[in-house]
Amino acid sequence: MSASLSYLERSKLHSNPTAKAFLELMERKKSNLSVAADLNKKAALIELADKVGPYICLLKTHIDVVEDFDQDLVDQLTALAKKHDFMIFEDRKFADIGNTVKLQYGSGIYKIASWSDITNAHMVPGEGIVQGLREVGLPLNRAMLLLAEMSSAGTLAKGDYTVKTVEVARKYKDFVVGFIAMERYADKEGDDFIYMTPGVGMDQTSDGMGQQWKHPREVVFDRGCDVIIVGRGIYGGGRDAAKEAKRYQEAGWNAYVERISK
Ligand code: BMP
Repeated sequence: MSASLSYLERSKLHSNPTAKAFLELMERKKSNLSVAADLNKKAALIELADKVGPYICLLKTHIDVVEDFDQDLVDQLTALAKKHDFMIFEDRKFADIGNTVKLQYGSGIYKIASWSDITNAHMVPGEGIVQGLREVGLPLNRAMLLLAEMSSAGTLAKGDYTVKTVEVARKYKDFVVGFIAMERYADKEGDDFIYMTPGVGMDQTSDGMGQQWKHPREVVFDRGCDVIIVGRGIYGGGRDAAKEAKRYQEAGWNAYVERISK
């Protein structure tokens, strides 16, 4: 069972270079924390990435919320990723037909495929969406996640939709390396998916707009997920982002150590 193996042991089970490098990085840095940097000014985003950089394995961006986006932002973020040893995940949530997502991923203003190690997609359109993204991402050694579930109240991504999403992921394992999910699913022979979970917070349980926050231990130990994604719990309400990132890194890592030692 993947959940009881270390990230390092699991890195050997992947053929996708980004998944392999990511699992090695997590182990090296003792971090399963991803910060969701939902800020709409370039300077603030760079400042946050630099502050939390020492504690994270992955910076999650919503690049289209940045009002003063330019190529220099991408250059600075990729430089920070090198400096602090983290990867970048553009949380684009593609949701169109294969041909359209190919264009959205590779071109336009953002050219996501040129800088984002990992991106993600909804399965609503069917598996053509994976084929389109894979055509652009695989030659660049990128990886993607499928949204199998969501953290928000009333989500329609559940039951049979989730089951079918996992089936598609198994078919394209060279590129689909994991899920956005709320719990770990039963492994089949040869499976090793990376489970990333948003909706994580230690101080509040809801934002009044459908978001539902769970404690890192519940996510990593009880539910068997691999990466905690934390946004406002780290930078919201005037919090000291570096201090909070350290706190979440420790909580996430301790829950992982407890899980693999069980
Ligand atoms: P916060 O911790 O501030 O609630 O941020 C959560 C982040 O994770 C947001 O960037 C959101 O877009 C993303 N997210 C989520 O909250 N739930 C999901 O199911 C999938 C997401 O990508």
